[in-house]
Amino acid sequence: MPFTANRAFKRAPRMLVAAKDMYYTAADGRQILDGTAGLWCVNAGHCRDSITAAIREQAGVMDYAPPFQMGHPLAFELAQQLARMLPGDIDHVFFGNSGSEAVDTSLKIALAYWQAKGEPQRVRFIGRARGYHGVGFGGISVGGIDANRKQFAGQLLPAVDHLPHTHDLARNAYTRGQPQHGAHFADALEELVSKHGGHTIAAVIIEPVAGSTGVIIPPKGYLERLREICDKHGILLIFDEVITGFGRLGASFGATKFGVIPDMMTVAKGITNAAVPMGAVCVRHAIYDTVVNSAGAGIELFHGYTYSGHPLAAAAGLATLEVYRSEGLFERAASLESFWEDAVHSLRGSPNVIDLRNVGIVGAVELEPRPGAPGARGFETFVKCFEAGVLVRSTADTIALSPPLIVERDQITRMFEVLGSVLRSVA
Ligand code: PXG
Repeated sequence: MPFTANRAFKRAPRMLVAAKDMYYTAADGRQILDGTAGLWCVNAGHCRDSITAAIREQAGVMDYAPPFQMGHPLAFELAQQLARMLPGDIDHVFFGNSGSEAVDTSLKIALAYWQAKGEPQRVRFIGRARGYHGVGFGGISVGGIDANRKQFAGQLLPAVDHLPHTHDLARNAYTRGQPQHGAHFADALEELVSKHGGHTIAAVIIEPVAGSTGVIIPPKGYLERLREICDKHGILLIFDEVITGFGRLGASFGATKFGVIPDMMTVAKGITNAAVPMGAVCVRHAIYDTVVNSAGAGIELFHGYTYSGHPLAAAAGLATLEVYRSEGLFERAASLESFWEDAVHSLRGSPNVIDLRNVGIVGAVELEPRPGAPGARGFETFVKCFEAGVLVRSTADTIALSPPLIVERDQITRMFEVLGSVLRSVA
C-alpha cells in the first residue's frame, strides 16, 4: 500500500466504500465528514453528478485515443480552457496522469528549453528543504523530505541543491495567513548562485504553499524575492501547484493568490476533481516556442505517456472546470476564508498544540512531538478523528485540513469541535 504502515493497516483496516459531496461512507456504514478533500484533490466535493455523467458518456463514445502522433478534441479543449485560467502568458499545457509525472515532466522541459536556447550547461535544479514533489526520481531529488529520499539515496539526480525551508516557529507561531518574518530565506538562492554559478542552474522548483510536509505558508515578500533572484540570473521558476491549484487558496492558483508568476506550473489533483487521474505542466509561451521552433523536422520533445490527455480524464477535467465556474467555487473559498481562519485558531490553547496556521481553505495544527516518538501523537489524532467521523490528515505531528470547497460553515465548526475534543483525549 502507498505510504502506509502495511502490517498495522491489515490488522485494523480503515476502508471507505462510497462518497457523496462532503461525506465518505466507511465500510461499517458510518458517515465520515471529509476534512481533507480526499488527499487535497476533491475540491468540488465527491461524486458530482455532472462530472460522473461526463465520464460515463465519454466512456461510451471513445474510451481511449493514442496521444503519440494523434489527438482528440477534448484534450485540446481542456488545454485551452486551462490556458485561459492561467496567469501571465502561461498558455501551453502538457498532460500526464499525476503530480509526480507533472513534476518530472517540468524538469525535463526545463532541460529541453535550455538546450534549445543554446545554454546546455544549465542542468542544475534547486528544490527546497521539506519540499514534496511526488515520488519520481526527479521529484524525490528536488524534494526535501528526508524520509522519502533515504531508501533511494544512492541513485538520486546528481546536480541538485536545496534552499532552506521557511518554517520559523520561534518568530511566526500562530500567524493568521502569511507570516511576517522570513522573506530573507529567499536570499539563500543568491548563495547557491555563488556556489554553483547562476549559468549552471536550469530551474528552481517550489510549492507556493508547502503541503505534504505539514503546511508551510510563504512569508510576506518571499515568493517575490525568489522571482527577482531567478530573473536576475535567468533561472526558470517552477511552482508546483499540485495542491495549491484550483481554488484551494481562495484563488485559481497560488500564483494568482500571491501575485507572483512563475515560468512553469505543475498541476494535478483538482484538475479533474480526482475523479480520473490527471496531471499537467503549464508553461509560458516562450518556453513552448523555443522548444518547438528550435527543433528540426519531427518530434520536438522526446517525452510523453500512453495516457497523456486520456479521454476520460479530459472529459472529467472539462466537467470539473465547469463546476468550478458555474458554482463560483474559487470565490466561495475566498469568502469562507475568514470564517475558516477563526475556526483554525479556535484550537489555540488545546493540549500539545504549538502552532496554528491557515491560508485559503487550508489549516494546520502543529503538535509537540512525543519525546522519542515523533509522529505518534499526530497519527493517533488522525485515527481518533476518523473514529469520531471526521477525516483529517496527519503528516508527522502536524494535522492538516483542506476540505472540499463546497464545505458549509456548520461542517467547518464540526471539524474543529471534533478535532478539539480528540486533542483533549490524546496524551
Ligand atoms: N507535488 C505536490 C506539491 C504534491 O502535493 C505531488 C506533487 C505528487 O502528486 P501525485 O499525484 O503523483 O501523488 C503532490 C502530491 C498529503 C499528500 O497528505 C499530498 C500529496 C499526495 C499524497 C498525500 O500531504 N501530494
